Amino acid sequence: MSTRAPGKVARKGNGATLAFRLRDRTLEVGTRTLIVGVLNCTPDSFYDGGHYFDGSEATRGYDEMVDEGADVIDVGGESTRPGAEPVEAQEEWRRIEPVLRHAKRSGHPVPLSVDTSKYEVAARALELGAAIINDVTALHGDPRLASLAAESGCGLVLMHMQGTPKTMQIAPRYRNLMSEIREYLASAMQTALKAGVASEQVMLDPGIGFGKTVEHNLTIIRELGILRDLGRPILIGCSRKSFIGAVADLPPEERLEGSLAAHAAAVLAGADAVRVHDVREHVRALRVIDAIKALRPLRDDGPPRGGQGGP
Ligand code: HH2
Repeated sequence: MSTRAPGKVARKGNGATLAFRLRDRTLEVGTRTLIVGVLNCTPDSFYDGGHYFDGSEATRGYDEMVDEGADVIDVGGESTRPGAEPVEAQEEWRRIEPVLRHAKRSGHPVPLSVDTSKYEVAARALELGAAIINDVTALHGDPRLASLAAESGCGLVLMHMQGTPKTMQIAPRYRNLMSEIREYLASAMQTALKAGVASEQVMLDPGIGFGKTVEHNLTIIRELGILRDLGRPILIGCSRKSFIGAVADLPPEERLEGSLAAHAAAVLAGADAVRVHDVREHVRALRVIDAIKALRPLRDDGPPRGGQGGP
């Protein structure tokens, strides 16, 4: 991850790099896939529910993800799994506060993202140094998040969802899946820009598993490139989600390989960042995918490039 002047776009390897601005720093996105570690301080998240519910377990999880090479750590205090019950802002804050305080004390340069749709939670997280608001409702839950992002200059992730976590998996239906997601994200981005958010602060996410069937999720991974003309970095979160279970007939604890495969496919299709429970494994796998993506076309008559390529 490198830092550069805000807003500039350069070219390297096969694609454009985009600036993603988060408060006082700017990440260059596009040359290396960003790994966003998931840290759910909840009792009921579909995979890590209960792992980091206790404050000391959560801070240990944070340190581990930093050591494993996370580029960003996304902390959440409310599960958004299908059918999940909403949580009050006060309780959500109580769950995530220890990690935010610990991160501030530790002084690690890894930016923290807060996975919330509530103004109060996001505002308190920003006060403690969080650099990104990850809003799975794309400003439909609490539109005040837009002015908060504008005033603070933090990064803002806008995610597509059809319905709400309580209802979204009942009967997801689209006339044209990719153009509906594209329009939804474009319109959410317009709302943010109108509130004063700079486009460099925005990252977009098609919302795997949020009001989608198995086939919808697989199609999104394959067709992700369609979202690239929105001009902003694309984040995707396939980690251990149920479509992998449906394809491979495996429970969440056994979906690591499926997650790596889905994220590799997504990155080759155009994703810039992946949201993952397993940081170490994704860092290792995606460095290989990044190297493949960065290749320039081989010329038969050119001198050999790169290191030893034997087995
Ligand atoms: N997925 C989950 C939560 N937040 N945010 C973004 N931007 N993209 C995603 O795909 C996404 C997200 C759901 O996964 P998880 O946090 O592991 O589970 P739970 O909602 O049960 O806590």
